[in-house]
Amino acid sequence: MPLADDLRRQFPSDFVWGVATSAFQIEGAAHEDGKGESIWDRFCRQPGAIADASNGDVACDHYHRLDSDLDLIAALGVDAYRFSVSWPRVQPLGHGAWNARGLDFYERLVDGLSARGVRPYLTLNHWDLPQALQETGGWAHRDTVHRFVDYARGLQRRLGDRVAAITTHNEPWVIAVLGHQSGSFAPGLKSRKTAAQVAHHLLLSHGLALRALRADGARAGLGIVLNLAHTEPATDTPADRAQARLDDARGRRWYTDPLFKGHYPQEVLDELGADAPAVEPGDMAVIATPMDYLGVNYYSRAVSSADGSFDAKRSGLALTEMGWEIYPRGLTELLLTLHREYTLPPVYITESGGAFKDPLTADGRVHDADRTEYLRTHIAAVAEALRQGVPMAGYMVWSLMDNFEWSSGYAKRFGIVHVDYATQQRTLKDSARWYREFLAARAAAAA
Ligand code: IFM
Repeated sequence: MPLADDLRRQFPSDFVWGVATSAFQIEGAAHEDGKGESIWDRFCRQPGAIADASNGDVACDHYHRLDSDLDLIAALGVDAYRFSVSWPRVQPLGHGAWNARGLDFYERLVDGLSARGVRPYLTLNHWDLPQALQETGGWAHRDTVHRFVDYARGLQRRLGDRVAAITTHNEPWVIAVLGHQSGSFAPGLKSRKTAAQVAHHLLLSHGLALRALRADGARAGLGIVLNLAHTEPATDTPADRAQARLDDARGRRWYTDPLFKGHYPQEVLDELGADAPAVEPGDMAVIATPMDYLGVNYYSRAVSSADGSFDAKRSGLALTEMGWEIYPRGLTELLLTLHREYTLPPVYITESGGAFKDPLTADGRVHDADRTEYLRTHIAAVAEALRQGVPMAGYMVWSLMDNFEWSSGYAKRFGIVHVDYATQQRTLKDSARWYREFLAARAAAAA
């Protein structure tokens, strides 16, 4: 493994280094200053939905700690901060009236970042759909596509000249499959047919939003963020290899083929049969509207076995607290696969990180050597992809700080900054110190 200095030198000086969060996971203030209810506010109240029965009412209280959190971000020395806007905070019903106090908050966030020399990377939809839109059918209803485009245009009018990037959706697979097929995420529905339609509407709204934002004179880069795994067969048998190809088509190509080639993978359409989404003429061309960048969230590989017998716990690879295998080589492989299959725009790793057991120790520090190693090896995996010609543009750590990890509640900690939820005190973990040093030396080399 190269030393930090060697690693750093493998990236061009304009490579963007950042940290990432999302609104629902950190903001809190769930019922303040005119914010509307989101599907996650509602979902958290379903008994058994969240492992520790928690919710996002307070979370990291970021809404009330904006200035000190911005100082924290700036102190890390990052180039960029990726955050999301809570749609119901700025437009409580998902259509019609805007909430001035909500918009003011994001304006202070964006201006506060710029004042500190950090570029804002804004995500429009990191899952917290206004509950009012769910009542009229949510993402399964084609009308929501148009509500999203209006929301995107409104946000761009207010902030578009001051952000580096606008991402339409974060991880449409999660919204579609976990939200509408397995039901483990909001809104908690369980229908394969609905999930397929939701995925189509998310992609369609992405393409329509790109076209509308450009027609309105977009200045920020426009793109989408996908959660992608590198899929491998458990064994070399033809059955496992066929399973891996199908799983890859379901989880990855269902999104990347329409975005870059304008069609869904035929094998998945065949498998869906009558559950395939309703696609109107012209939809696929809209979805394939060229993007300024692609965001990739990578956490682990996926292993396919035809009989479903693969068990990550017995794979021999170290696991994070989420039970996900630590497999940096998969990140290089994934990026090379994407590069081989498509003509890619600049690619950002928009999330990379791990949940580890990392308590505060008596010395007031968090010695999370495993997370530092995770980051170092994944950054090295990006360097290797870059070396092999993938147009890599940036890398963002998930996450800036410990936060609400959806149905896992607060027990799983992904932050490079520790949050004491009783006091809301933030403490830099050793991984944050490592990242800060890594970035500081890079800045020194460029000077
Ligand atoms: O916390 C999430 C994030 O909201 C989306 N990507 C995966 C992370 C870890 O599970």
